[in-house]
Amino acid sequence: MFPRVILKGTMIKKSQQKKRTSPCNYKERFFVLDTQDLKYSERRPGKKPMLKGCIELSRIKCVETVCTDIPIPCSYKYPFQVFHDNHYLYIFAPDNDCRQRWVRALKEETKNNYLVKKYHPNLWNDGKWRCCQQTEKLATGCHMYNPEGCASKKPLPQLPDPEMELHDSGRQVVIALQDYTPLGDDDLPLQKDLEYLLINSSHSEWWAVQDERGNTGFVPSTYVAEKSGSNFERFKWYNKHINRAEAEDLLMKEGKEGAFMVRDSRQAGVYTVSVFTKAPGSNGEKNPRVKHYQIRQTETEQKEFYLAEKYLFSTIPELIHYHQHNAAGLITRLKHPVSVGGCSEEAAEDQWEVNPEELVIGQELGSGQFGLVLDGRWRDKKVAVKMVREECMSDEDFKEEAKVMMRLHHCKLVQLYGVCTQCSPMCLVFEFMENGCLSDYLRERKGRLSQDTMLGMCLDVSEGMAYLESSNFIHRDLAARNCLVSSSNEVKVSDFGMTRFVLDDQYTSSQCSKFPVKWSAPEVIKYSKFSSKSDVWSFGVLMWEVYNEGRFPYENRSNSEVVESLNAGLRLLKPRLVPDSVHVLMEWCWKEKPEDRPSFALLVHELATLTDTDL
Ligand code: 4IP
Ligand code: ZN
Repeated sequence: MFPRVILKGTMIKKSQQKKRTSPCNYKERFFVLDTQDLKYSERRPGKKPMLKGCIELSRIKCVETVCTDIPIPCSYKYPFQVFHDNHYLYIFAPDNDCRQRWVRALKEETKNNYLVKKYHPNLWNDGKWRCCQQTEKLATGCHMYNPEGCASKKPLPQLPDPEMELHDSGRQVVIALQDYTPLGDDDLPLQKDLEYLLINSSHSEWWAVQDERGNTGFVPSTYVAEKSGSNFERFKWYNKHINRAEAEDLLMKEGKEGAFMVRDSRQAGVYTVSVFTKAPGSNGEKNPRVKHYQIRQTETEQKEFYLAEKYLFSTIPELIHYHQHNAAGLITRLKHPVSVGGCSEEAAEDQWEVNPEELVIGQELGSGQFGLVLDGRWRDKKVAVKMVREECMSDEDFKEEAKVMMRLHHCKLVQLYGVCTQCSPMCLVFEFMENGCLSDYLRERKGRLSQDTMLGMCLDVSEGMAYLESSNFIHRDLAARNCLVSSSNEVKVSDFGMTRFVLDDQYTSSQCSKFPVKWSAPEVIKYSKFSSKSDVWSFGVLMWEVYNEGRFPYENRSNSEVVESLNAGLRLLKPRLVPDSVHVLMEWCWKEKPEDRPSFALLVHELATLTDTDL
């Protein structure tokens, strides 16, 4: 019996790189799907088609669309994947309809195969999976594979009501604050600093947006910021309340060629760029001075911005970005952004040293691993100050690391503001969290915590941890006692990475009394092998703490008894208050093999999409 042809058409394929030396290339091929194989051939005008590859359908283990934030290097922009044997074939369709047709047909033909349970929604790139950061190409997927539906439908918030759309947002534009890799097919990838059209923001966590190519989808609302006329606050170069004289003063003090800032002009709604230069002026003037340029707008419909006539931009940040690299009519290129905070960009990066004169230390709050913790004030902010006893911390190592830690910013992480090495003892200055540590908070509210609250706590922590995971930063001591609660009852992750600087032996070796064995993954206990996946294990224990309202895990058991029962495959018992759907996640975190545990990115997704009926 002859095979029947199901679909055919031209698409682009990426080489499968079956050998280590295989090239990475994208080639146009004519694809034919029939009831037996997926074939592709080269077609050149005037030549006989040449068969290049043939995959037996029975060897296919997964077919799914690919969601990615990585720019696609070929002209067809709608990728999908065919996983067969031990190879990933990536095919790029010219449009979404075409892609969906192929994915649907291929799924239909392979649905009775031996399929994968989980797959990778994103691309293999630069030696790792973009979705879950695993570095093994054949590592188990990180997302449930659904061989039936065309797209793995995730229970996102209700779809925007079409009636509501326009009233809701008009044509509001948002800017991506960071990259976002979609977790499901309804999501849209975000690229930091790009603009998106806001379609619906009626749900507080997921907003529907549209990218410049017209693709729409959901993104986490915390990843974007609304772009109103003067919302440049996040840029180092913008100074809102500064007049001409103050700007001149600051820039002259800075004294660097190309030091600049953007400020509000006296004329409402208009902005001025002020820039310092030593370049000789037209009349031969040589003295260092500040020049001011008003940012103008064209009279055209698009209302584009410009400084020097020829160079038009649709937004002010784009205009500044351009002139940071090109003088293009200005006296000098805009080299060093200066802000009232006091310093130019390079200096700001190094601003981890807290000036002791700016720090006011108050009441004692308690004591931690490294010594006393006090409240205090620093630059008009309430802060927590940790005084580090010398014998407790290897402070030289820490100073290096503090620079890394200060670059971690996330609303679900307790922010390190800086370090005061000139104080004795050395002080670490952190964001202040009114409601103290999570374990005490839970115990104090025993019997009064709602399901929503408990789930929200787990979600908060998973979000903070997903950020650390994506920054390749390992916490090493995640537990309720190391999370703090803000005045608005938000939970934030604290003390990340800090155990590395503890000098107390009792703490650092898994054999010893203070080592957090009850929160540690088996591979950490056995070989001190820390990873984001060992953090995931600890997160499972943290969820257990939450649903037990702050109880200690394995209350009446010693560390060695705990190790023994883990070795025997036993796990913490199911808390009375935990819904099945959350318990499943907990147990998933406690899989023996790290690679079988979910990533934090996936946990966020799972926790965020638990609906009322699951609880
Ligand atoms: C080839 O590169 C082509 O891309 C092949 O694709 C590809 O085979 C080969 O990958 C790759 O080496 P050159 O054309 O530069 O030789 P096609 O057959 O469509 O031309 P796949 O297996 O992806 O079809 P390896 O890994 O098989 O070498
Ligand atoms: Zn993955």
